[in-house]
Amino acid sequence: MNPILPGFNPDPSVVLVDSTYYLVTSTFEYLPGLPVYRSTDLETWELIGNVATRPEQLGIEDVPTPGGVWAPTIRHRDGVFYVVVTVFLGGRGCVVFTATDPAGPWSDGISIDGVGGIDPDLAWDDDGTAYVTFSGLSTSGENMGQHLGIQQVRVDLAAGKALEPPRSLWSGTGLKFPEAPHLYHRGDYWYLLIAEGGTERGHSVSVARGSSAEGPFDGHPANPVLSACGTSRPIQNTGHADLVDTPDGGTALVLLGVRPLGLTQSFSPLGRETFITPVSWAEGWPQPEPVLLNPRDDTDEDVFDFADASALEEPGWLAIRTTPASVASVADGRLSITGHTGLDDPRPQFVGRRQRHLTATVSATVDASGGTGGLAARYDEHHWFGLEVRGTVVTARAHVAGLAQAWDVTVPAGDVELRIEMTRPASTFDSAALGGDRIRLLAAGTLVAELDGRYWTAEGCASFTGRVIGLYASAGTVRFAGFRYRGSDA
Ligand code: 6LW
Repeated sequence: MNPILPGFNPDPSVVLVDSTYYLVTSTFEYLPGLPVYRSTDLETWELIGNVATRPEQLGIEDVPTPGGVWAPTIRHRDGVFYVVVTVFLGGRGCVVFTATDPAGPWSDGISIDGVGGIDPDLAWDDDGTAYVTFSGLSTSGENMGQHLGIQQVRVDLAAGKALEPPRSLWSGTGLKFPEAPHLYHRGDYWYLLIAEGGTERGHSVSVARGSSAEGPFDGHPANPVLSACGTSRPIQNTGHADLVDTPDGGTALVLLGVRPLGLTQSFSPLGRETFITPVSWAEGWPQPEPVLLNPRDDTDEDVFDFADASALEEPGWLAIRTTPASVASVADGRLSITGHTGLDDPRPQFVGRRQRHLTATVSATVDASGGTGGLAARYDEHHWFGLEVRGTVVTARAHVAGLAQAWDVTVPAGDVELRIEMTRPASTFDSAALGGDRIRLLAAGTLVAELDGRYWTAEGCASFTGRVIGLYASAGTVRFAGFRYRGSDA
């Protein structure tokens, strides 16, 4: 199956412990952060919890978009799971969390001083020396944002300290943005796997090897060993990979990719998702295969009627720069949100879930007698659309990079049914749809607006997230009697 983790799930990292796989992905400004998925066959995955369930673990209240939780690595040693991650553009910097049960609870985390960059990896050599290998980045001064290549420090994990200044390991083949390093000891070699080319269409996987964890590393003669760049493959942007053994004794990469819709210009509504591809070995080098599309053909459904007061504890709910529990509460069969700011605000009162299918319908039953709010889909505070109820008026709203449009309809008083339908265009040559998906916004069964979805895609937004769809209030208290997601890639 591919994608293995559909929807907003970039930068996957995976570890195999006692025949079970655990995989984590990036979450940027969302909480809980760092979802942990479990599988025994690399095909069927279950979300078992999140590493960061307490805001203090990350400190992302004030991170600007697209900062926050970037690119984790999950590893295991002596009965302990480790997740190392950089909280970027503010927050806690490079942090290491530990847990004995990957479903949680995870530790408060220790910041590691002296790791200047992003995408930290954690590895130990045979003597137990711990290494953090990362993508060096200038974070201040006039060279801010400049990539410095793959760097490494020996670290004291308990003290949260680098034991040396960063050493340069490798710069890749010369493509832009050498990043996402992972280091492995396999057989006679230490392998350094990286991403290059940027996380868009140029994204690629390159590999180097050496005889020690500290290098020197020699690149594969035919790097990059994987890229969809310039191809017509249905999965693009493939890169940011982590290597893992498969249940049948083989090897695979989990990696990020997108599913663009369109022709020469194409747009990916769901953002960066997690895929898998087999790896063969030749002369001691890993050779990944191109990533094939093979989506599940069943219909996937989430139905929340909020009869259960613990409905929001389900680990797939997300809130922005704060936790779902501090935005919403569930009682008497209704989820309530009290709002004081709109979705243009970096800290809106919103709880939502990942859109996981290119064809999906999301609906909510809204009681706005005590406030203003509704159902919306967002990439970030600059890119969102939705339906907002105020009294007997429902307003469809579409916001793109500071541009805003609104359409009003009047509905009968009482609970209102809001629905967002997203579908892929019937044909690539559909002239109204050269890229992206089709979006329809409905209130009480009436079509209020139709949108060209390309403006809410990985390519259309400056953020690194994906579509998250959910419930919000912008004034007063709004109550929701149900939230339903139904999606299919058949
Ligand atoms: C991540 C970098 C990347 O840190 O995008 O795909 C950045 N690669 O490795 C944010 O996800």
